[in-house]
Amino acid sequence: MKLAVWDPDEPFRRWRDALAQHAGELRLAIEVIDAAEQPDEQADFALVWRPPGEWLAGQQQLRAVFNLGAGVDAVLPLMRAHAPQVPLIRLQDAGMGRQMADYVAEAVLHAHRRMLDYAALQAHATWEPLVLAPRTGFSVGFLGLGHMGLAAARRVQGLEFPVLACTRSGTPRAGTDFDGPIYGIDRLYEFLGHCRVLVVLLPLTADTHGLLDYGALSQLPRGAHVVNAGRGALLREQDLLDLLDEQHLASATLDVFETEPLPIDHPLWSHPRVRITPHVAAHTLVGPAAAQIMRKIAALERGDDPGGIVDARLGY
Ligand code: NDP
Ligand code: OXD
Repeated sequence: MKLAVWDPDEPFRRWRDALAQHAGELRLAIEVIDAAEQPDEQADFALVWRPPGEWLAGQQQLRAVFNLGAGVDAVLPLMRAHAPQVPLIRLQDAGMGRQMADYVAEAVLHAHRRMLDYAALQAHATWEPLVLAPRTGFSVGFLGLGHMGLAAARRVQGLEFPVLACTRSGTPRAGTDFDGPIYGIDRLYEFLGHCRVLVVLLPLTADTHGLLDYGALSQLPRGAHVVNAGRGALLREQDLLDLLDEQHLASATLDVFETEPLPIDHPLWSHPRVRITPHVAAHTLVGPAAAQIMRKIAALERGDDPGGIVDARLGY
């Protein structure tokens, strides 16, 4: 059984060693191929992060493609064009949830403790204690409550902030221990009206592209904070900037952007109420990801559901 890896972000040998380590009873059956070195080699399974379309098109015997990340927005159009019958399987947490929870918890505490205001005071050597919003009224809303959203929401709940969520279905997934109201996307504006902090952890799909435009973001209460670690194109960046300049929004913590890397002359870089990280909120951990992929391959071999199969119609 041949597993081809295409990952420009990791040395191939890290994947090869981790897959071998977690192969279990498939250990003797697998051969791991560096797709960049041997592009013509035909594989049974592809493990990819942003592969070239022509390579995918040349793969004729794929049984499944594993996306080496949670978001499939980059690979799904390639799958539709070049391998429409092949199942696409995404990572489900695989060690990313804890990282995302750290990222979001920092942003929520930073907002609640008014750290940007203190940074501005410090710039003028001003010693001035500020009044904090009562924690009980400082509601944190999660737009998207999947693997990433739920991990982050659990952490924020643990910090004793009230939480709420908005999802496509409006119903909790099985096993969801989320202690707050869940709105369906048809009630997005009502949901936004309750968020002192909005945490965006949606996948980028045809339905979510540009969802957070001026009309939507202006539903947030005055002084609200926005955290986007989903995908840049979920949110209209100019509309966000306008609402920050109008002081309707108090801050934005952004990990993802419409264009990455964020262009050097982009106004977000220099906005005093914007904090930027370069798409690092949660990165793929080779060990846990390889372990999960080998478990999923073993499930496919047994004829079981591996979990994480992307619904191409929904886009996630
Ligand atoms: P999941 O598929 O587990 O969860 C997706 C969530 O979004 C679900 O709650 C789903 O609703 C909801 N959703 C999907 N479509 C809509 C819609 N049209 N309207 C409202 N809600 C919708 O994904 P993950 O939690 O694993 O990942 C989410 C995204 O986070 C990824 O797609 C990726 O873009 C991003 N990400 C970013 C990282 C970073 O480093 N910045 C790292 C990892 C992921 P429902 O529950 O009803 O299905
Ligand atoms: C992902 C990401 O989707 O890293 O996994 O953004």
